Amino acid sequence: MASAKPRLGLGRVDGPAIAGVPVRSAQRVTSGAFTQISQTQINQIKESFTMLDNDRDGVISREDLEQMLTSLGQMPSSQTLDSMMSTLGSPLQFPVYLTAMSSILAQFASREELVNAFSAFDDDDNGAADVEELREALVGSGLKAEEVDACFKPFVRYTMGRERLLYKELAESIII
Ligand SMILES: [Ca+2]
Repeated sequence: MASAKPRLGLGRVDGPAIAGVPVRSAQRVTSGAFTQISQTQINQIKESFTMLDNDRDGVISREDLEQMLTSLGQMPSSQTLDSMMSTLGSPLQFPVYLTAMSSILAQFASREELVNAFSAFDDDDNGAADVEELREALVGSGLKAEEVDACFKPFVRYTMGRERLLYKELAESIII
């Protein structure tokens, strides 16, 4: 079992649930997934974007990311920030962020579900999951890699040369 890859079981009508947590059934993941989430969730996504957009100019920039990481107790190097911004492709605007967050949120009924599903990718149980494996699982369930990265980026840190997602921080920021 140790070599078995964790699976999210997303987008499957009768797919396996992670750790006994039911996954919403019969939901299709599309780029228009925001139509499947509630107005409350959209408002929360807007709030989290505003929180990340430190200088309130409507775009999450390199400086905003730096502020965010610093507030999480990290000291991002210039190189780390460059790398994050280059993965992101460009400064992040709200529509892209909303689409990405919605696509992920549409698959989970609660913060607990999201945290439980993501924790399957957290080998050492320290609140940081492997980004590469999560990205692969989410892309496998129908999301675009760019959407996943846009959603994750503010919550990614680099450990031993690998990207790790602070998924609890992500969940805290977006779901009641
Ligand atoms: Ca900004």
